[in-house]
Amino acid sequence: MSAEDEKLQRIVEARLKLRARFLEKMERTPSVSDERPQGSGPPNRHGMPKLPPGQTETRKWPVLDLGASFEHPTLETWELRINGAVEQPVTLSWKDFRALPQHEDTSDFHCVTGWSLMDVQWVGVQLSTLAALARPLPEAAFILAHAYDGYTTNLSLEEALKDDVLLVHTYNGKPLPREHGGPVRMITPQLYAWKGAKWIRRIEFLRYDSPGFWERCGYSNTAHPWRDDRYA
Ligand SMILES: Nc1nc2c(c(=O)[nH]1)N[C@H]1C(S)=C(S)[C@@H](COP(=O)(O)O)O[C@H]1N2
Ligand SMILES: [Mo]
Repeated sequence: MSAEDEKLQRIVEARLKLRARFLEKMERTPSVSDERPQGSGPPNRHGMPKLPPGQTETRKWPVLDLGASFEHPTLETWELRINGAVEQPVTLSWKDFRALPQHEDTSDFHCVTGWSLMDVQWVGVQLSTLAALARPLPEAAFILAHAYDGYTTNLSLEEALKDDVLLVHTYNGKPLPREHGGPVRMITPQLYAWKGAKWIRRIEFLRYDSPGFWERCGYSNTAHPWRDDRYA
C-alpha cells in the first residue's frame, strides 16, 4: 500500500470511529427521531416532509449575508484551519483540501427567512472527514465555524458529523460563486442554512457550546426546520 493510500485509510478509520462515538446522540437528533415532523410534501432523502413548515420553494438562489466588506479569499489565499479541542490541529491549502476524499450529495437548502432551494447537487469534503484529520478530544462536543467576513455559527457534533454536512466548492456542476461563499462554504441540509458558514476559514472544536452570530441575536441554537425551530 502506498503512503498516500495508508493516509486515506487512516482518515476513513478515524471517521468511522468518530461517528460510532456520536451514533447514539445522532439517533436522538430531531431529523432522525421525530415521529411526526411538521411540513408538507412527499418524504425527502431523510424521510422528512419535503417542505418544512412555513417554507416556500424558490427556483433562484437568493444571496443572504451580513454584507460586511472584507478581503475575499481566492484559491491561492484560501486556508482552512481546524483547531481547538483536537489532538492534531491542521491547516489546509486549497490543494490539500482537494486531495482529501471528495463527496457528492444532493440536498435541499432551507433559509430561515422562508425560502427553500431544492435538489442542489454539491461536491465537497464531509465535515466528518476533516474532523477525522484533526481527531477531536474525547471532551469535544461542539464546533464553532468561523468565516472570512467575521461571521460565526455553532453546531453540536452530532449534527456536524452527519453524512450530508459538507464543505462544498461545487454546486450543480459549477464552481461555487463568490456571493454564495466560494471558494468554500459549509452546508447543513438538516438545519436552517444560517448554520452553514460561507467563506469558511476555521473550524474550532469546543468542549462547551458557544453561540455564533445569529444564535447570539435571538435565533434558535438548534435551528431544526421540521420543528419550525427558528427563534430561541
Ligand atoms: N460567512 C457568512 N456565512 C453565512 C452568512 C453570513 O452572513 N456570512 N449568512 C448565513 C445566512 S443567514 C444564510 S440564510 C445563508 C445564505 O446563503 P446564500 O447567500 O448562499 O443563500 O448563509 C449563511 N452563512
Ligand atoms: Mo439567513
